[in-house]
Amino acid sequence: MAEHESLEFGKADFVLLDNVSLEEFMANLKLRFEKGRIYTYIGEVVVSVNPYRAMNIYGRDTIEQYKGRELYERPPHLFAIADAAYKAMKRRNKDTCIVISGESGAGKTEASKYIMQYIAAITNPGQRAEVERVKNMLLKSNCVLEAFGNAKTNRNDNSSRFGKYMDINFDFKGDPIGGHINNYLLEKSLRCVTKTPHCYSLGCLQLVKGGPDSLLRSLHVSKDPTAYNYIRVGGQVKVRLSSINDTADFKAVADAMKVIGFTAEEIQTVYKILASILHLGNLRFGVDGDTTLIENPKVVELIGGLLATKEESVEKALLYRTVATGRDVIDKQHTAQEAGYGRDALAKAMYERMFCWIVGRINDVIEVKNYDAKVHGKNTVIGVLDIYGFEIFQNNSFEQFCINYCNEKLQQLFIQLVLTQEQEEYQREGIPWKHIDYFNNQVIVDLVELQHKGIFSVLDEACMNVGKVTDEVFLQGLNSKLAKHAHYTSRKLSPTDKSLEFDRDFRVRHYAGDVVYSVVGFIDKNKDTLFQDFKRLLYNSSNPVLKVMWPEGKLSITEVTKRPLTAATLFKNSMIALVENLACKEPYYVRCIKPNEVKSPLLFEQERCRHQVEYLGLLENVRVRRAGFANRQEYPRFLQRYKMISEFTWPNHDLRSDREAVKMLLQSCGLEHDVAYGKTKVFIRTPRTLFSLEEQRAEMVGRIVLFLQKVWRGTI
Ligand code: AD9
Ligand code: MG
Repeated sequence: MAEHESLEFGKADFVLLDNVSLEEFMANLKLRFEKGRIYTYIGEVVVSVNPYRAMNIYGRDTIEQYKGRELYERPPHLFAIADAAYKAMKRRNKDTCIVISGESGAGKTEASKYIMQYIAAITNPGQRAEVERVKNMLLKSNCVLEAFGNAKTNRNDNSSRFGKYMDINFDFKGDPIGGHINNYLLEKSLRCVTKTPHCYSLGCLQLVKGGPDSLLRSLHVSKDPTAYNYIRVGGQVKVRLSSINDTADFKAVADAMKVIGFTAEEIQTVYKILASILHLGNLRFGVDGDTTLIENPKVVELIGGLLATKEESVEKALLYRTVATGRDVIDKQHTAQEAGYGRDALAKAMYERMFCWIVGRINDVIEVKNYDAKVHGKNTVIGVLDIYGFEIFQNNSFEQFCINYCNEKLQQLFIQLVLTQEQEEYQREGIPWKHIDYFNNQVIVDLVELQHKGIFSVLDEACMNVGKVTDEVFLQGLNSKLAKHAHYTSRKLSPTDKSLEFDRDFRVRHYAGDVVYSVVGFIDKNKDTLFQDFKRLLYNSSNPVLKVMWPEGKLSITEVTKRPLTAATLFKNSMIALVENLACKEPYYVRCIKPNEVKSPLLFEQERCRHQVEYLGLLENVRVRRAGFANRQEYPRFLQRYKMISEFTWPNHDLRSDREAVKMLLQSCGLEHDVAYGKTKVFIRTPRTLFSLEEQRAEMVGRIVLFLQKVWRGTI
């Protein structure tokens, strides 16, 4: 307990600051970071600063120190939050969730892995084989998902390009019995068909650089990454960090897939798909008179072989499109440009389908089986959310827009749960309270998702236009509907604004900062169409693993009439469902901060950090917490823990109610000035009071143990 407050390490909980000002907050955050104390609390929220170096604080001994302890007993740590979420679930039979937020590179994915490792380490004391199996699968799934769903960006070398929400199910004993992964919008367009230099596909590159020779030979893939357009950017392959060993990584992923239960055929198919994508990227189209043709037909032959389809079928699907005109069905030839577009769309879609299929296969394996709630009691859940962080690139498109909207939704949830609910609880419990103001980002969430008026609706409307469907039409729609919105502007609306460089730019004032988006590509990405010919091609593959990824390929041209939901609508719906799901669980928060842009363990860039502290609303969080109460406990629980401190309550009290008993207890130890009595809970204002109670308890427990030992030995 020595470290709760010290000159050397600062305050372990921001609630303990002498003055809640931005300066003091920042000074404490910086001091702790520099002293290697990367975690600090705000009540039950963990603020984490990415250390950018290996820390010796995640080992078995540290796990033991946190196991089963109360949050305030040990220095702040992710393990304490994981333990709190686990205990709450076990003790109160409640579903809980851990929401990890922060911008790209702030340390969310690492945090989610440590949390899972902790949960795996503290459960299954009985070493039941089935539970061990489940735990192993859950841990191994991370490795596979990262290999296919992460990529290097200029903000993070291992950036999650998909959102992940993982439920871990527990049985009545508190042991993991299964899980489920929800994945959200994989940023596929930047992943494998990148023209922008900030991103490349880990999955494809790992194969080229780490795959064994015999495998590469069978896939006709060269070991030279510069041979492939999709992983070559501007003539060069982006060099990976030297610490990453491709061969070892490749093997680790292959092993993890085996452990999870992917069959040899399935794993081979994954490699074949990756290889086909690489080959597709090298296809060139040309024209001869009126005919569009493929300039390097040898590549088509390779692709046909890998996808177990006829070479002619691949060629036809790439060069022609089947269209139904009235009752006739005709083959319409693509221009070379259209064919190029179709090729890239096919590569992206194959990657995305494969990724979703992988998630589906993992889910098949980890889903809870043979659990009868009638026999075993309710199975409860801890959800862990690790999603792509708020990001701003040089060029921001539809994907960044979705990612940043997702972060708005999560901030809204934080406001709802931490800032609003906290204040509501005081009201409910009848505790006097002065309201604290904070910026409510609901207005930005509405700007994006509101029916008819929001940016997504305008986008969908533009996509539905018959005839002229262009990104410009979309921008015109935005400008006419949102001209007066305080968080929206565009080049047309603010022609003198220097940040809006191009006519196709619009800007959203997000809670975390201004982002300029280019409308170029919004329409295409939102429609997300893939020619039906490709779907049929892959459905007709004689490789059964590939075939199941393309079920809608069985529809004939005349059957395909229904307009599919747009990418924006699907994403919006998935976000709304996610937030609803999280809102009905007891939430725990990890707020990650990125200390600098250069991945340095030494640099604490004041301005950057201050900006994050501001937009994450951390200061308001401290204020609400401080004006309020650091801790609250229901009366019976409070007594159960501290009743030995006072003669009025030990071993049992004879007062009218537990509330009265708690009052007597706190009076008798002189802590009354720092608490308030609600209807069902006692509220403790400062952590100091809690520490004092804990110390007194520890002393009494020590004495009682000594006393019992003496009784036992017969010396009393
Ligand atoms: V993104 O939104 O997916 O682009 P994250 O997930 O927030 O982002 P990530 O967890 O991937 O960031 O962390 C980025 C890098 O910081 C990691 O690859 C590590 O090199 C480094 N990092 C993060 N957390 C820790 C830590 N607790 N200890 C050591 C860390 N290094
Ligand atoms: Mg991540």
